[in-house]
Amino acid sequence: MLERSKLAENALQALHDEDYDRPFNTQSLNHNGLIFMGGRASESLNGDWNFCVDLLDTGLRQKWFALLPEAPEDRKEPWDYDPYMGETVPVPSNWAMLKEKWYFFEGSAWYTRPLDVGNVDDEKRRFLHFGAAGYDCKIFLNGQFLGNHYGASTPFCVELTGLLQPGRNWLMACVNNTRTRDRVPMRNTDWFNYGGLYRDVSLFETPRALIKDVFLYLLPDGTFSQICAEIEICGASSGEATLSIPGLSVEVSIPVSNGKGRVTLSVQPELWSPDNPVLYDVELAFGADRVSDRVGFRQIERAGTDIVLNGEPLFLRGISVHEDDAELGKVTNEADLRRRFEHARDLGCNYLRLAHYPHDDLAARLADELGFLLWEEIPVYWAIDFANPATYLDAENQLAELIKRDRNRASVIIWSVGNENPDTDARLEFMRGLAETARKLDPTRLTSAACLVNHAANRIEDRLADHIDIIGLNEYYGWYEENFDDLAAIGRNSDPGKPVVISETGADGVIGENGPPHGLFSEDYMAEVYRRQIAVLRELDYVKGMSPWILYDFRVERRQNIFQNGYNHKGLIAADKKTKKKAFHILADYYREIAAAEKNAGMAS
Ligand code: GCB
Repeated sequence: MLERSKLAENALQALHDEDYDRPFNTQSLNHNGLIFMGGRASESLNGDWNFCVDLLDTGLRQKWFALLPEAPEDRKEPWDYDPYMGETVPVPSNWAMLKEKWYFFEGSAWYTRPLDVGNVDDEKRRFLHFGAAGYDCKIFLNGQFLGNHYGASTPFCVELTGLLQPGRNWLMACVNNTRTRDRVPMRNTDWFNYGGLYRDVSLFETPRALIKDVFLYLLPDGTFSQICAEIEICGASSGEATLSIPGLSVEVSIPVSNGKGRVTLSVQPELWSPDNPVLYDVELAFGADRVSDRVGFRQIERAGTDIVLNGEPLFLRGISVHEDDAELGKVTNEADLRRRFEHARDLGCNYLRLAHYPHDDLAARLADELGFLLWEEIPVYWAIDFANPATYLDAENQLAELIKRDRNRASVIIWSVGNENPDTDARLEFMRGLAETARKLDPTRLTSAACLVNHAANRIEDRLADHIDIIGLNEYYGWYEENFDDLAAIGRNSDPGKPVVISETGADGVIGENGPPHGLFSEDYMAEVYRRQIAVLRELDYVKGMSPWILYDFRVERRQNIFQNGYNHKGLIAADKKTKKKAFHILADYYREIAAAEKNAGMAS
């Protein structure tokens, strides 16, 4: 029997149209619509949202978003889902962490909540801000489709101006975390595929003309005495903005024409560094709009095989981190992030690799405040569909969203455009394009990618190396690669001409009785791998940093042996985020030694 459905226009359409999602896959919510959020007042839309998983995409087929609230007894046709009653979930959250039956669910899920706005003021514009939605998110207001965002870890804004009705409105989001060949990442990853609205959602208002973007940086000319501000205004093409940095006695006006303004100021800021993470309060006003930020000024550059901060070469004493928590999944919070930085501090780090996708923006804000350098990355991971132009646009958009979000963070020194990708022509074209985009959007930072060794030639050799500033190198000698002597051979055979950062190395180690007493997966074996790695790497003078894999054990579907149980155990600390493994102390000793040597030599740390 055919279903009746006025909403789906005719009964057949809901059942027979396999292109039902095409009109909604517009990717219209992208970096072009991002609005600078620093200092803006907003209303949090976190909290309980009505929720339903939708394995068959019935919601898009039947147009659940067009169902307007109606008492069950007044309905003229049967609804397969009622967005206005029933189960709720908290936002932010990942559904996998809420119920066992949702643990492995991959597909669409519907979120619904009321939006009560009182009177609608025509002089104001209103926007929604989503911190992240994993992976594909379609937004509806009062039954109307407002746009679609791709990418599981970057923010987006949705304009509601002119669409809200006084009083109660209904907001719906259809979030889909299906893994597909053309997405970024694609089907196969070594981390858990968390879906959902897992970062903050908020509503904010602005005047008609608003500050869309502000980019502040120390001009990288080696004089440390010029600050540049680039601004973008939306809703007015000309006027004057006022920039103030009280700590530098700066109060200047910036003329705006064609919606853009730029000023260079001669000032002598105290330089930001891990040892001295000094931040300046910055305010920008345009008409009735005001934004603010806390910004550090520093210069990062590459000179030969050195990474140079504020004129001083430095070694990146790092560790890689995922966004993963045994209870919360990919959701994080300030306490979790502060604990992460404390652990990094205990380890003697001055640097973290935020793998393999953009982390919560609070991570970089805290790194600014606490004095850590960061590598930030987009999930161009393994075998992306490099020949697909749509995949490229998705990756480039995620990169642009990340850069626009975090380019005022002094802590961020590296934009990474990918991880362990095969050295093919299509990949080279794809990732070269991304590196160029990174440089265009932000000429003040270094680019990198986590590359693979050429195992046939036992050399550091990847065609992408010509197009990035730092060669990230993932190598697992002692774990995936048995023959440890090859690592020393690679060292001898390579002459990269650029700084190399060991972006990953490590081994799984399972603590105590849950692991074997010795051999692979034992804590002792893991510690031995760290000892041997350090012994070889310390001799390579072009290695200018490392971020072993990884600070904490993390959840992943593809690891299912009896020691792993759905976890990658390469953490220096167990998934409880408390118990340190033996290898932690080995790396900490090495980092202490490097820091002491740098201090003696008078280098930056
Ligand atoms: C890698 C990947 C990382 C994995 C790690 C591992 O090379 O870049 O995502 O989790 O190895 O543990 O195998």
